[in-house]
Formats: sequence, structure tokens, C-alpha cells
Amino acid sequence: MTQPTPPSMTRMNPHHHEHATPCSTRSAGALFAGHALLPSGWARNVLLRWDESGRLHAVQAGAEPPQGVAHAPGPLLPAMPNLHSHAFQRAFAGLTEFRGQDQDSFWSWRDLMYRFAARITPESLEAIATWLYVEMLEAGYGSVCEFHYVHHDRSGRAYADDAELSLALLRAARRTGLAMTLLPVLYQSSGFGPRPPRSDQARFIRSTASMLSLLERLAPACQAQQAVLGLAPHSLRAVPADSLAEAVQGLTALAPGAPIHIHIAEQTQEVEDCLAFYGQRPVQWLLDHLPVDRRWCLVHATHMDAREYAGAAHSGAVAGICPTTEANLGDGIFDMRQWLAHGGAWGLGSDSHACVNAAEELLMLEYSQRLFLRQRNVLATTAQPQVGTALWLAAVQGGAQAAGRSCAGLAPGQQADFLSLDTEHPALNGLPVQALVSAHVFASQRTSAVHSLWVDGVLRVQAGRHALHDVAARDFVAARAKIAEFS
Ligand code: NGQ
Ligand code: ZN
Repeated sequence: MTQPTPPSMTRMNPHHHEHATPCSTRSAGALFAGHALLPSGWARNVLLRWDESGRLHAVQAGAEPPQGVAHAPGPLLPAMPNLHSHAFQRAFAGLTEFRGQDQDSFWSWRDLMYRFAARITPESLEAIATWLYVEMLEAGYGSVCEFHYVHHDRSGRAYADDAELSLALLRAARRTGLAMTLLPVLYQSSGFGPRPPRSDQARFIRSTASMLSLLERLAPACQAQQAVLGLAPHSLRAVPADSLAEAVQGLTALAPGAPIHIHIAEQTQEVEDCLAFYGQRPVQWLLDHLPVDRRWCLVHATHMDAREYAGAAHSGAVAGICPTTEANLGDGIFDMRQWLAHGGAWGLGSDSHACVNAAEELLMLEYSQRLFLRQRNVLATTAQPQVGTALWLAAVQGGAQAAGRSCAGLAPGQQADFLSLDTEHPALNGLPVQALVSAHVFASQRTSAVHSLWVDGVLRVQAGRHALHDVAARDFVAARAKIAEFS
């Protein structure tokens, strides 16, 4: 059942939506691909073998197609890890694209978003996340880091089970088969000082002690479904210095290598407030006061000076870039050239989910650099001149590091998270294999060229569709109708 279907079955008319029953159990498996994108580049005749935990133990190029092993329906790419998501915001995407005051901004968007967050229920969160995760899988993501901060009920009181909303997210991940890194968010203040929280932030607020007990409560639930558990101090404006240090220490005691994500320098206002209070810019302050290393993901490190680019890159932290959300919110442009000049790791997040498509995030990222520098193919490298391929491979590596999950590509020791491209898609059909990722990123016209996708060796998307596509879309629409305000 968990064996990928042979090409004769999967290469069906993409307009025919027939599905095998979803297979949710992992088992050892193998797949043969005529072409596969390995960390070193494209290889021919690649045989993949994975064990019952979904971990690749052999990736052999130039192999003979063995008897009894299924053939991939198209060229294989590693699935993209999504390193930043606030799932509930999916139901709100598209509903803030109107002018509400003379000059809308990140902050006026946030006021609207808080009004929406106030209306989320455990049932609606699960329905929204389930559909979102179906969309992610269909769009090329194999895993997600959930930066989860709506913890309490509408009045700000803890639910009878304090982990209620976290568990809803874990269920959505389990049901859809998306691999999850759950990052419960520590949120304590509305600004530097610390300023007391606003009333519309009441659902987010926790003491450091209650965060640490939530982590203990969630550890077995995560373990039961092989989800990774980490921590997300929301931002320097939302977490005072002593709480930040204590929470990071607490997490480290519980799980020494666990991922730590933080929103760091998204808005210039935040940089100015940080300078006024700490006398340092946010990234510099973080580097000087916390043990920033490879466990860390700096989300929206958009506003850094040259010293911060160097220091943050050398710390080993991943830059969490969310190109379409950062564009949507008018954040500014992350300087990829400086970051890469220092050897910085980076990955992609879909964050507010105005767009849920790994290829489109890469397009936005490369185009922002082109517009800024007035150059082309900015993020290609000497080793990998095809810019789409260079971007894909780098984002998979950085995303895997941020997720704390072995999903860094098609190599032994990594999970079997991969997708096959639809070479019948008009944007890809007939092109040389070297050009396929760039065609997928730059020319597939907002239609997905993902044919199939596997997580942990389990086939989750076939002929472009997840088995839960229709059910999850229906439940999502119903949940949104209940909680959105359309005026
Ligand atoms: C969030 N989103 O936590 O959802 C934030 C907005 C804030 C982005 N930064 C809230 N894109 O930063 O205070
Ligand atoms: Zn965020």
C-alpha cells in the first residue's frame, strides 16, 4: 500500500481526480527515477531505498532499474521544508487587500489580523490547518514549522487542556501527512520596556514557567507522530530579556538540539524601538546576549547592518525568509548577496499564506534581488548556474536545518521527502532536465507542476492532488465562513 504506484497508474490525466486510498503508515520502500536532483545536481537512473522509518539508506546514481521496484512518474526533487507558518492566517489571506486608512502598513494589517485571531476556535483552527497542509503538500512542501501563538480561549483563559490548539495543529499534520516542527510561541509584552500586553494579545500570553510546562506536555504527543518540538520566542518586543534567557535555558535542558525560532527585524520601527531601549539593533543584541547557533532560525532578519549580516551568518543560524509575505506586508528586502557572501544558510517560509507555493516563493525572492540590484540570475552560483536549481537546493538545506529534521535532500540518512515534477505540464514538457526547476519556478504560471509528493517515503500527492483535497477544502470554506468578517 505504501509503495508508490507504478507510472502507468500515476501518469493519468491530471484532470481526472482519482486517488488511491490515503496510506498513512510508513514502511520500507524503493523507487527508481530516470532523473533526480541530488545535493550535487541532477543525476541519471537513481535508485532510492528507504527503511521502515522513512529514512533513505541508499541513493545510487547510474543504477540499473531493478525488478519489482516502482518507477517515479517524473524527475525527482527533494520536497521543500516550509520553515515559517501561522496556520490560522490562511483563512484571512486576501481579506486585507483594501485600503483602510491613508497609509496602510504592517501595523494596520496586524490590527486586522488580531481581530481575526480573536475569532479562531479549536475546530476552525484544525479545519484551516488541514486544508493549508493539503495545499502545502500539493505545492511541493514536505514539512512545516508551525510558529504557533494563539494558545488560549477568546477571553484569554487557558483551555481545559492547555495544549488544545497545539494538538489541533498536530492532528492536522498527522491527518494530511505533512511533517511538522511545532514551535509554541512565548509572548509576554506588547513592546520593549516591557510594555504590558494589549487586550487583543490576551490569547497569546504565557509565563515562562507555563511555556516550559506546555513543552513538557507536548513532548510525548510530538514524539508519537515523529514531530519535532522546539520553541519560538515571538520577538524581542514580545519577550523581555530575562524571560528569553530562561526559556532558552529551559528548552535546552529539555531537548538540547531543539530548534529556536524568533521574528527578529522585520520592520524599521522595531529596529528603532530596540535601539532606543537596548541601545543596539535587534540582531546585534540577540547575538551578544544569547547562544545563537545552528539551532536558531532568524525569521524576517530583513533589517540588518553589515556587521549583523556577518555575525548572524557566522553564528550558523538560518535566515528564515518569507518572500511573498514580506512583499505583502511591505517589510523591505533581505540582502541575499551580503548573506551569501558570509556563507549564511537560508530557507523559505509561507508565513501568512497569501501564497502557498514553494516555487512562487523562490520566484519572488530572486525577483526582489533583481529589482534591487538591476541584475539577472543573482542567486545562481558557479557550481549551479541554473538559478532555479541553485535556489531550490539551498532552500531545502537551510529549511531542513531550521526544522530540526533530516530532510536536507536526496542523500542517505535523510528522510524520503521528495516530489516528482509533472513533465506533461506545458511549461515543462520537452525541456532538458537541467532546465526543469527554473521552468517550474519562473514559468509555470502559478499552476503547480508538482505531480506526486512523498513524505517519509509515503505517497501523499498523486496527479497533483492530495486524497483529502475536496473534503479539506469544503471544511476550510465552512470554517472561514463562520469566523471571517467580510465588511
Ligand atoms: C505574526 N507576522 O506573529 O503573525 C506576525 C505579526 C507581529 C509577521 N511578522 C505580528 N509576518 O509581528 O507582531
Ligand atoms: Zn511570522
